[in-house]
Amino acid sequence: MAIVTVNNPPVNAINKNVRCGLLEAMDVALAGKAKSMVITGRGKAFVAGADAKEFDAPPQEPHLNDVLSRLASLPIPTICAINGVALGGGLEIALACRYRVASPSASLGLPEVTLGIVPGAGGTQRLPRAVGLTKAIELVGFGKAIRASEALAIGLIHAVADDPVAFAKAVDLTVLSEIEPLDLMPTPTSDTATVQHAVEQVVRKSAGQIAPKKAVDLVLLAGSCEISEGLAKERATFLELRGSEQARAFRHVFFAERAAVSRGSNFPSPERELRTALVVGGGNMGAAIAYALASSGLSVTILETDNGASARANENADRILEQGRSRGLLTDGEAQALKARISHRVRHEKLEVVDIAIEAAFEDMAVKKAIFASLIAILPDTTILATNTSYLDVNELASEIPNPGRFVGLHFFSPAHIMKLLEIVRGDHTSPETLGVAYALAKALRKVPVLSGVCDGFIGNRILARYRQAADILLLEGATPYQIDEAMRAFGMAMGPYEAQDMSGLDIAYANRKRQNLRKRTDVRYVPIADRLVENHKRLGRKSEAGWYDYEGGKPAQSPTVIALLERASHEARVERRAFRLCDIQERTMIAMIAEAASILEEGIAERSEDIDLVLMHGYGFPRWRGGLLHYADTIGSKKLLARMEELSAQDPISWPIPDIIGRLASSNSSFSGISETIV
Ligand code: 3H9
Repeated sequence: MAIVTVNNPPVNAINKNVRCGLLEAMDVALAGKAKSMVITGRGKAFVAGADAKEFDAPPQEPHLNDVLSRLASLPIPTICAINGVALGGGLEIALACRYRVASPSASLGLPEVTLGIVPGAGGTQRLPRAVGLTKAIELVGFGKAIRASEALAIGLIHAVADDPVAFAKAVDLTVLSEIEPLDLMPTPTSDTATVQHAVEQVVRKSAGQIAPKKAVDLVLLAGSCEISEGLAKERATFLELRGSEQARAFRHVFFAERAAVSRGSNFPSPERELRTALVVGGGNMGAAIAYALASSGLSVTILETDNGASARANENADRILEQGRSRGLLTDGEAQALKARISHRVRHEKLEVVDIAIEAAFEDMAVKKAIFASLIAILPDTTILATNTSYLDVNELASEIPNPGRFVGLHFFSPAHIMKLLEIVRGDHTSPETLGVAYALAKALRKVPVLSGVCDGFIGNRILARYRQAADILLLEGATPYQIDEAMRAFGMAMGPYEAQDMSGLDIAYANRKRQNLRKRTDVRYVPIADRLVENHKRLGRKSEAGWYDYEGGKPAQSPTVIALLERASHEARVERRAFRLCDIQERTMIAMIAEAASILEEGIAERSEDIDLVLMHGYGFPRWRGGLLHYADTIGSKKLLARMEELSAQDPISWPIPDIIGRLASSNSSFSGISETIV
């Protein structure tokens, strides 16, 4: 028996060396007259797939599809001993083997569509032969991995074993030789309606993306043609998508996400793990933060002002727990254990010492300062103090705190237990050690951490404010909120700006505009429509059953009241309303956001353009397949961006100031992602 071990740390990604190694291993096994061959991986992973770093260069021989065609037709039985993740090309290796055994903790999948490509080494043709068309469509179309137990249940693997290599060594050779290779098997027949339903689900949930539909079409081929024909078509589609704009965008995000986590190593790692946390304020945000902390194993206390508020905080936390249970994300036992890690206190009750205190109270400077004043009186001066403010000046909040090095902004996004983004706001005095703790916390919470400097709204909400402002100006000039929402959804945003405001409540943004005194400022064009909705019409969004939309039985409908308001505002501003195409709306709002993002980069509030990409994607529903805001800007090109900004600025200089950085990028024909320190 030949035992082949893939050894390419950290995740055994398949690069040219691995492909050559596999070919050589087959030669050695045959030359040594091995009667069977086992393939496994060294370390925690089996094989995480093709090395995505190679995708930016032309494909190099030997190609994985050829290597695996050879493996699939090897004259001796082959066993894949899947010791950990088997993803993409990793699962394709397994599918080219005759027998598959996996460890209980292994996860298996074909996540290629999440990189904007299709499987390129037999996945779309061999998987349906193992599990049938419907399951294959789901697995390939959504790119989700499954656990070993499920893989066993659907027939993707033959066995689960704690030690897959030991198990493989003991498999009876006569049993093995009775198992037919997938290449010689027909795809099992499937119920047409079920298959059709699976296809429709994939298409519906991947709007805007190219790869999922193509991947599904390839799977369908496995039901209707010879494997050789299917493999050839798969290879051609893989090569076509490999260099596509969407694949580049997905890869950019994949590596940006990992780089964001790795950046934590720029700061000292905490001397000990965080175990206890205090969350001040148990509203929706505070309760969700507490739930997220408890989910990652911390003991959490929610502090509230009085018994009534504390009871509501308890209800908020229970509601989130119940949602987790009803969606099958938590078992009853897990929900109970999680609940036991959350306790409640009211002000003036004795508090235990905690490792970190996170304030999640009302967005008001005086309220927050009072909270920190009371916390410093009762907690040791080494406890990390964090504010979840979305806009307020972190330096001012820290100004009366002794030892302000321990003060940091931790800006969670709502719902805090679900949204992946965590803006870590570094104040003037925040110490590297505190940042190390913030990154460690982000890791424990499985969040994507992005470091931000201090400014109004930090990275995300500052860009959001500019987005809304650009959209409001469009309203004044003739667009409707309904057209703008439609345009932004068509662009790929999870929601349009007005439906999103209705969802979160118009009063929050109203209070924020008041704080910024927008009405009196001369440096921004003031559009009164949103303020009037709140002040004159008490339209606060879904919660008052009227906002930018009317709501009948919860269903949104265009509002004649809002249209009348728009027309009046345009009339007062002496603006003749005109029609906008969806693409004009998309262009304007994107250019406004890009301009704001460029200023944020120029001011050093964000350190890298990909940080801004992550913020927009994970906090605001920017489409992943576009690679984030500034990656998208790079696809437009700096020269074109500058030219368009100049046109807009000529018509309305107040609304369209052009950041210097855009001019510098255009004159050196550079991109945001290739930006160098000297350009910034
Ligand atoms: C494919 O297979 C195409 C084929 O069908 C056809 C070919 C012809 N490539 O995520 P982590 C790096 S497409 C290169 O932090 P975890 C990653 O950048 C591929 N590098 O760890 C990081 O590096 P660094 C389909 C990769 O434990 C380090 O490994 N496969 C790749 O949280 C650790 O990664 C996928 O899409 C890769 N494929 O999660 C799987 N994978 O330390 C993608 C990882 O320098 N990978 N790296 O920052 C994953 O889902 C997760 O990385 C995995 C581990 C679950 C494996």
